[in-house]
Amino acid sequence: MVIILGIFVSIIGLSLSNYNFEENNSEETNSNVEESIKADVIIPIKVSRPGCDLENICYIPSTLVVEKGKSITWVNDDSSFHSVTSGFYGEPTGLFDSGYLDPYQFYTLSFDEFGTYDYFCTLHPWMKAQVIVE
Ligand SMILES: [Cu+2]
Repeated sequence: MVIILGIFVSIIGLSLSNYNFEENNSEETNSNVEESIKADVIIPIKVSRPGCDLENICYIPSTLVVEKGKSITWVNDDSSFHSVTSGFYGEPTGLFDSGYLDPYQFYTLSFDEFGTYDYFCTLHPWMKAQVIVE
């Protein structure tokens, strides 16, 4: 009886250590993913309602200056859909359009020509910002 109990305990011990091992692994994978993605512009939380435009924080930063040829990554940190679309609301220029970005989704674009690129969100007219390529 004692022997059977001993085997039983070691089986539980084994499955516990297996479980911990898997959990550690998945945490490691998550942190690797976070490290590999560098956000240049963040779409912060709660910008799906008006108000962020008053402080110009619908995209952060609302003006980003980059060198020619550099790529920029936007991250949707909000729980709503948003887009990164060139031009102004109702007047898209057709240069770029991320489409609807899901929560925590990324959009990366490289700018190979000098200029000021205004962009907006097709879902929320008050959301606008710009990229300046020098
Ligand atoms: Cu939006």
